Amino acid sequence: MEITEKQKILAELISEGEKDSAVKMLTDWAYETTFKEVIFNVLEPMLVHWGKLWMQGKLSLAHGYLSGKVAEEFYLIASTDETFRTNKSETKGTIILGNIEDDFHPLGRRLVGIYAQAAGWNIIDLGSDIPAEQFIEQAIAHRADIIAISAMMFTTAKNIIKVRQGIEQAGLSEKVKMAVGGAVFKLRPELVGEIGGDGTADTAINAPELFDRLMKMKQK
Ligand code: B12
Repeated sequence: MEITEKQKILAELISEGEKDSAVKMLTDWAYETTFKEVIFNVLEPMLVHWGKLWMQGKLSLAHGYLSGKVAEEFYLIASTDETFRTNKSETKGTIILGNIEDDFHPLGRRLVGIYAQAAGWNIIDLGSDIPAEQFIEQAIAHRADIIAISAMMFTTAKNIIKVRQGIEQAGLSEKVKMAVGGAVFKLRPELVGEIGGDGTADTAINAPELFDRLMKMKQK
């Protein structure tokens, strides 16, 4: 991958442990250009690049952790920016979002939330490490249309089966659709069906389209 000048500066700040300066730098760039530009042309390609280096053992866990923290804080700031806020007065529906039990990879989930909200969905983000029972309780409490679950690992993806069982036990199969996503579903697409998912999307940009599709399935 060809590293741009901005990505070089970002990488240096992170390897020096300068978390706050890195977040500030990204935010300044976003105000000079747009949040979308910084997320998709600066930060995400670097996260993928660092992910590959990490898997090859060429990057420390500390670097991986810090880059995650920087991205997380920056996405929180981005989510409050008006480009990601919907102006529509009516929402498309309600989505309960979370990382499944034992999964602590929040970045992808946050991005899915930001994009779905911008597309007009009401998002209730429960956070990381959410047990199946909590997904079901919240879906009932908020009369949700979709439960959207993020899982990065094979071991954690298997915990999603309990959400499918919960949906069935509560008699909600027709009313609540279950979207799943995360690194492990890109590697093993057959897992979507195996754990009872109704559909997936490979990126946050494609997630709103998936939610529209699931909503149509529900209305049939
Ligand atoms: C960063 C990272 C971490 C960071 C997380 C920091 C943070 N604050 O987020 C830290 C260092 C803490 C970490 C820890 C661990 N990690 Co880790 N981690 C990663 C890494 C490099 C990147 C993940 C990421 O944030 N990507 C960037 C985001 C933007 O992309 P994304 O998450 O894929 O999300 C996009 C799509 O998938 C999609 N999406 C995501 N969720 C959803 C949900 C729905 C409904 C939809 C529609 C779409 C969707 O949209 C998103 C945006 O476009 C991946 C490598 C990889 N290939 O993913 C490993 C990886 C996921 N981790 C892995 C492992 C093994 C671990 C640890 C067990 C390591 C350890 N020994 O401690 C722990 C476990 C923690 C836990 N219990 O969850 C493995 C999982 C292997 C597997 N398949 O089972 C991976 C694949 C690396 C590897 N090959 O070894 N990790």
